Amino acid sequence: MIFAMQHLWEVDPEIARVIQDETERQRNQIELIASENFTSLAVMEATASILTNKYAEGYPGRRHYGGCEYVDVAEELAKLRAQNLFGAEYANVQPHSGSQANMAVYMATLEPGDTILGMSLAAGGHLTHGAPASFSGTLYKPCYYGVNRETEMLDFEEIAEVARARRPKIIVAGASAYSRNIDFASFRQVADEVGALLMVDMAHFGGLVAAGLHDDPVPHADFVTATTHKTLRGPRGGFILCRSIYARDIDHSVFPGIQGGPLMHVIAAKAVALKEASTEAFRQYQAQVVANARALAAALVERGYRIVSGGTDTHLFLIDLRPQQLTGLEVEQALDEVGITANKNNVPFDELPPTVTSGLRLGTPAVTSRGMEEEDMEVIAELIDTTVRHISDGKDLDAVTGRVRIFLAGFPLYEDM
Ligand code: DSN
Repeated sequence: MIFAMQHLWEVDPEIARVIQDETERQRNQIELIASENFTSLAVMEATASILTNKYAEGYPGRRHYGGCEYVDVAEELAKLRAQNLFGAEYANVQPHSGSQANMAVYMATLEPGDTILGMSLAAGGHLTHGAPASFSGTLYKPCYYGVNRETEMLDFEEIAEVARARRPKIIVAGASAYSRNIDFASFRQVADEVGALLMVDMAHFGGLVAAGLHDDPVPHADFVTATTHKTLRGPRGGFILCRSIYARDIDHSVFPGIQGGPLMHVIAAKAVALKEASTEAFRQYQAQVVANARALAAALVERGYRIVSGGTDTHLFLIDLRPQQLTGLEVEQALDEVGITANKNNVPFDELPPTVTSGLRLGTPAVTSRGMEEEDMEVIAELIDTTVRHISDGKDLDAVTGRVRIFLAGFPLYEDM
């Protein structure tokens, strides 16, 4: 038995209770939030380790503190594993998050007021790709591309048109709510035409790239940023890959530019996750993630739902709830009640605000980590559909909650805990 938390129960039972309750919540809910996953116990052991005590400002071999000989080994391993896994010339594994990774690239390459071109939040982009509410939209001059109204997919004619008109210093490719493979060679072409740098944010689909199941950004991009906790199934954090000519600038930008002491326990856990991600078992897991996303989307289509862009190539997709005359907020809340966790999400050209939305984003990384396969996606689609229909007919959702619990009993989570 590990993680018994005997000291925590003694010192702070309120927080021990929070952790126990959250453990039970994760066990008892069907987790369909596309950006979440269940790490291995090995990753958790590293994250919960004594390395949390160590200050190590600087980089391996050139720290501002003594006693860094062991944490240096952890950081070197994490860097090397990231470089090898993605075939990159250089990796910085210190960013505390994907947002910090993106900020570090901007700080290394842009001056305040420079123009950045990214996917609009409304079309599926991320806050840090120039959204007005984020530092990226206030420090820099943002401009955006979206998706084609007909296909709901990226449209390189539109992207090139905006790029020609706005001459961005950097183009950002990548998204948080886009279900299709992204063609990085075409992005490179646009960037070259207008003399822009290209940054790919693969926070969401990094695990698919590692497994060779998504177009590889590394040969095309000047910078690739990522998170370790989504499809990569590691600890919460970020990293940056770049060409070696940018290594010094990126290092300086992360520390001392935007961060202080690195989280050495998290960096050690990133190393563990990157080791796990280089195995055949991980490649098979990613293939199942994609197969499950396709199966879940198809099973929902059979039940009358409209999937944005007609399907998915990745770990996620969006349901357009307008035909059901329901909002993302209503469906998210009803699903929560029965033990299915997902998030409301704007669909392209949505008229509702992000707090309400016309869509729902569903992802399969977490349910696949629990061992679910295509036939289980049929069950989940049926549970979602019954819940949605009961919103409209006002029927009690208790029976669905019971079925969710029975279904999940077949997929135990963290049994050794
Ligand atoms: N908040 C993350 C997501 O859910 O996609 C992106 O950073």
